[in-house]
Amino acid sequence: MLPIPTQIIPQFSFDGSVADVRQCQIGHINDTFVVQTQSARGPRRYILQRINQRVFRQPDALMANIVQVTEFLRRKIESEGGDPQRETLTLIPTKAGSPYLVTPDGDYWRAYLFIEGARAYQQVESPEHLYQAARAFGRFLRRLDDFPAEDMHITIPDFHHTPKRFQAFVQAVDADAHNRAHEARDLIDFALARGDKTGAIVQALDAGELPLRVTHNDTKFDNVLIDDVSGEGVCVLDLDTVMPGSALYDFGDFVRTGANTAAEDEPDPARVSLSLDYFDAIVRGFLQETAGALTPRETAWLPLGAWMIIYEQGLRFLGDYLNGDVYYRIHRPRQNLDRARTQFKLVADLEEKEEAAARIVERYAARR
Ligand code: GN1
Ligand code: MG
Repeated sequence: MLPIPTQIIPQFSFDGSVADVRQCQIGHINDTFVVQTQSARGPRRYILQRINQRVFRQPDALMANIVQVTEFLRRKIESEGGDPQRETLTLIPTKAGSPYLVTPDGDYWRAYLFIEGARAYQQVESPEHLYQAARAFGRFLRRLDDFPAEDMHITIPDFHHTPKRFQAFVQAVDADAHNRAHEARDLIDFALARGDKTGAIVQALDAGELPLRVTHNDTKFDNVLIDDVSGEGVCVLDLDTVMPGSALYDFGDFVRTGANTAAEDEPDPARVSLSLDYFDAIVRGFLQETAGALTPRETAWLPLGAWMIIYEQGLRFLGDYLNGDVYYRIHRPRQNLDRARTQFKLVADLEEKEEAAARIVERYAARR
C-alpha cells in the first residue's frame, strides 16, 4: 500500500473537507487514489493520481495533451447535447489555478472529477458490455476525428511501433540479465518465429496507406466506464497515451482485453481463448460508431490490428519479465510471464480464427 498523500490533497480545489482517501489498485503504471469530500452540497469523490515519470518522461507534454483533448471533447459533447462532466474526464485545478501540481521534489499530480453512477469492469460479464464499451471507444475516435493532430505532443515516441518493440524484446532475450530466459523458452521461440510480421502497420502508416489519427492507444476494456442504469459506455478513461496513432491499435487493444475468455494474467493457459462471440460484439459496437470514418483498408485490417497489438503486448510483457519486472507493476512473482503467455495464447488462437474474424468484420462493414 502507498502512503496517503496528505500533503498533496489540500493543494487541489476539491469541494468541501476531506472525509476519506483510498488507494485504487487498478492500472499498471500510475499511483491512483480516490478522495471523498463532504460539503454543504453533499459528498463528492475525486480521482487523484501521481504520474509515473519512469514511463512518462515528459509529464508537462502529457498534461498539455490531456488539457487539450478534454477541452476539445467537452465542447464536442456540449454541441451534441451530452453531459461533458459524465462523458469525458474533467480536470480539477490546483488552488493556485494550474491544471496539475508539480511538487518541489518534481512529482506530478493531477485530479479528476469522479464519475458517479458508472463503473469500470475488470471482467467482461456479457457481450452487451463489450458492445457498449466498444461503442464508447469508437465514439471517442469519431469525436476526435477533426482534432488538430499536429497540436499533439508525442509523449512516448514509437509507443506502438511493433518492429521497435520487437528489437527491444530481442535485446532483452540476448541480455537475459536476470537469467530467466530458460523459464520462457517456448514463449521466446513463439515470439521470435513471428518477427517478420511486425512491420505491416507501421509501413502502411509511413507510406500514407493508413491514416494517422488521434487515438487513445490504451483501449483496455477496463478503461471504459459503463453506466449502472443504462448499461451504456459513458466515458473513456486513461488519456495518458492519447497521441497520433492508428485506429487499428485502438480496435486491437480492445480485442486483446475484451475478447479474452480469461484475465490478462491468467496462470492457466487452458482458460485463455479469443471468443468469437465477444469479437463479434466488439466489431458491431466499434463499427457502429466509426464505420463512416474508417477507410476500406482500415476496416479490412481490423483483425490484423488485433493480431499486432496482442503480439506486441506479449513482447512487452515478456521483455519486462526478462528485464526483471521494471516497467509493469506486479503483485506476485512471474505475473509478467503469465501476462505474456496469455497474450501469445490469444495470438495463436486468433491465427486459427483469422478467417472467421475477417468474415465478422465484413458482415458488419457491409451493413454500414
Ligand atoms: C499499461 O497502466 P495501464 O494498465 O493503463 C500500459 C499499456 C499496456 C497495459 C497492459 C503507458 O497500461 O500500454 O497495454 O499496461 N501503459 C503504458 O495491461 O505503457
Ligand atoms: Mg494506461
